[in-house]
This record gives sequence, C-alpha cells and structure tokens, in this order.
Amino acid sequence: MNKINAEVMGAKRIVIAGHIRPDGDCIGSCTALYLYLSQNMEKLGLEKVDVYLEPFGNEFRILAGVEAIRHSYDTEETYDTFISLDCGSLDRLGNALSFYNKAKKTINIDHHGEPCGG
Ligand SMILES: [Mn+2]
Repeated sequence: MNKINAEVMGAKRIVIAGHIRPDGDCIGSCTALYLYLSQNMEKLGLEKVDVYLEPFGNEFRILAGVEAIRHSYDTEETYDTFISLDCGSLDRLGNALSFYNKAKKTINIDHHGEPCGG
C-alpha cells in the first residue's frame, strides 16, 4: 500500500478500470482498490475516485464494493490519473480507453506476464 500511496501522490481525480468482459479477479481487484482509495481520500488528497467495468453476472454481486462500479461510461468525464487492473493490453480496456487517453498519468497493475485472455 505504500507503493500505491506513492503512485497516487499528486492525483486528484482517479479512475479505475479493468478488462472487457470482466471476470472475478478483475472485479475483485477493482473493487478492492476502489474501497482502499475511497476510504482514504482525505489522507491521499483525492477529490474523486470512480470505478468502471462492463456489466457482469449477478454471481459477482456478493463482492464488497460492487455497488460503486459504474457500467455507463461518461466519456465526457476526465480524470488526471488512470489505473487499470488485470488488463494486459490497451485493446482490452473497451470504453475505458477514453479515460486512459485523457489522463496525465496512467498506472497498470496486472498479474499477466504478457497480454492474454485471463
Ligand atoms: Mn481477468
């Protein structure tokens, strides 16, 4: 978490996104980071934190924080810092690519060694 704190230093508006057709590790990692950041906004100096993913099955609704996930992409919105989780390549960001393109800083946290389908 110290690494995360250092990386988001100076960020005001953060958007979190994962890969298209999100699966459990994508949804779980996005909600975990969202919960951490949104619960420490004052400490981290943040003004806004949003998380976007494509729609997913109800079986994932048991995960903490899923209610915060936005499915309707407001592409007019801009964020200074973009964080992608569980997404090995830009072509798997889907509609979140517009946030990536407009962000001043982009951070990728992923367990895939190279772009793949997991
Ligand atoms: Mn995945």
